[in-house]
Amino acid sequence: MQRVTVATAPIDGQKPGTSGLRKKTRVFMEPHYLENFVQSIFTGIGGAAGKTFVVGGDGRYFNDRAIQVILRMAAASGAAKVIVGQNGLLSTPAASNMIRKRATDGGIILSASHNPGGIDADFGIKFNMPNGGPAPEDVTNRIFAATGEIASYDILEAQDVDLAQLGETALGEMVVEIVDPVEDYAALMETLFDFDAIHGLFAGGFTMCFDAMHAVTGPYATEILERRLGAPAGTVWNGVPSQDFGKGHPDPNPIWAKPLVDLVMGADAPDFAAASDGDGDRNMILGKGVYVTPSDSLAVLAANAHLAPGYAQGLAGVARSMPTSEAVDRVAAAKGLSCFETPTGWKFFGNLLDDGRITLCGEESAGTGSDHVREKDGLWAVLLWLNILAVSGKSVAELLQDHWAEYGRNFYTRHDYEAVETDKANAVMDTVRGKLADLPGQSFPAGTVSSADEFAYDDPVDSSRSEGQGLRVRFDTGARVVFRLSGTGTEGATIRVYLEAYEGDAPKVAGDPEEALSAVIASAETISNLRAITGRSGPDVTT
Ligand code: VG1
Ligand code: CO
Repeated sequence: MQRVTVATAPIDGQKPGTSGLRKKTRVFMEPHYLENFVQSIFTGIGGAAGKTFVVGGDGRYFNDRAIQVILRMAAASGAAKVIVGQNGLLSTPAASNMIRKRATDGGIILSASHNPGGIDADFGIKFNMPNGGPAPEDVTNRIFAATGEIASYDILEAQDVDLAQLGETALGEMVVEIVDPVEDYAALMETLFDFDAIHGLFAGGFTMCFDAMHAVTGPYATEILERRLGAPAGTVWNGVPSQDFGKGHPDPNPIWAKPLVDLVMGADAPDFAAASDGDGDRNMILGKGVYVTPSDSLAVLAANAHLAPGYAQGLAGVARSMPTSEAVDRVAAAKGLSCFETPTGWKFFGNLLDDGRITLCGEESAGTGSDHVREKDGLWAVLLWLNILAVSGKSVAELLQDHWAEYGRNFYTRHDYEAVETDKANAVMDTVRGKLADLPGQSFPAGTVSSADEFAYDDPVDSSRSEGQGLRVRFDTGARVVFRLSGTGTEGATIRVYLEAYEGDAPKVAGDPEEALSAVIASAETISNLRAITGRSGPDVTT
């Protein structure tokens, strides 16, 4: 097999965002595009020679082709071994687990997460560190710098590796090991949760629907829920991964998983329902007649995690991304746990987890996780909920009501304005930024502004500083508005407006979120002038 060095030139815009590099699939398929980025990953991490990597993805269109290229490039760069999920599949949390369990030098995950898949949709690639977590900013900055200087890449001339055949093969001097993507992950889940108790729940007639959304979690959910936990066949919906996610949008929220939400709100509602996203790291939690916001889910899990064996000894601390509601902060305060506020993106939790400062963490964007891996983990969240339901004997609605009665309720919603012209999106941000200094003391329907700033994060573990992480306005009523531009989109800019109001008065916690937040929504518009600047009359997506 011949190693060839291919001349290339830098390609603009290969800058990793919130979670790796995401572009249109056709962009990734352009000559040298993928190769330039993969070579830049190797450069950014100090070379691939002698190293072992994990490679896998969510199975979307181009996943298998990209893996063949990565394998040939890793071999040409002198990697010792690459461990690949069978048929190129590995959920993001399973990849994180594999990287850690096999003590590798990191991994390359192919996914655009909840974005649609297909030749006319999205693709993505990211590097995870030996701790199993997404590369931190200093590493992604080095990778990006390498994309601007690249002049050539190395690749082996070789036939495709058979990704379906379990076991080891050679590719040049490199070993390729094809592994079952589910086995190690399922074994990890068995160490964390009381499988007997959950089995007993299903045996007692408890009903559940899990929508895998034609994405990567299907095989994991089928093995764990239906085979190991005894849930009836058919509990898992859309469980076979497809390259275009059944032409759907594999984003587990009330918009894209509407059939599931309709089901739980209807007469034939199961006791519990859940969904996960394209790469299996997000989750949506539903009960009979109830949707649990991700921020509330994090808080309920933090309050009850001790009911699961893996967390019986209590939590070291908790963390949430800045725009996530402060519901979990109230649990932390009541339990005397430290609580950290990080920028958006799982990479910022890594140091806190590695340093043993936190056990649970989460984001408002349907991401929840713990120190068992270094990614958010959709199925893990579902299993922790099931464990809590089984041990507490309560329904989802009861758990939520009891939680609000104890801690009060952080009403929460996020408004997304998608594919906005970049200059208009920047104008909205500049408008708010320009007002920050003068806002404190001013009164709005949501209350009087008590503080307003642009969030910057100083990592308490390595002292690195991350600036420009969102504009936040806090009111004396406990309400909050946050403005951020998305770092995962592939078209124009997406403005995210995060809206929150606290209600501590027990009779009012069951109120309607839209009503509870109307004053905050109005205040956000007055402060940002968003609708006038963008010409939009309302958000494209409300979650
Ligand atoms: C979004 C979410 C963020 C999440 C990120 C990756 O980022 O808001 O909370 O960590 O997606 O999730 P942004 O920059 O578009 O707001 V996943 O499941 O897409 O890897
Ligand atoms: Co995801």
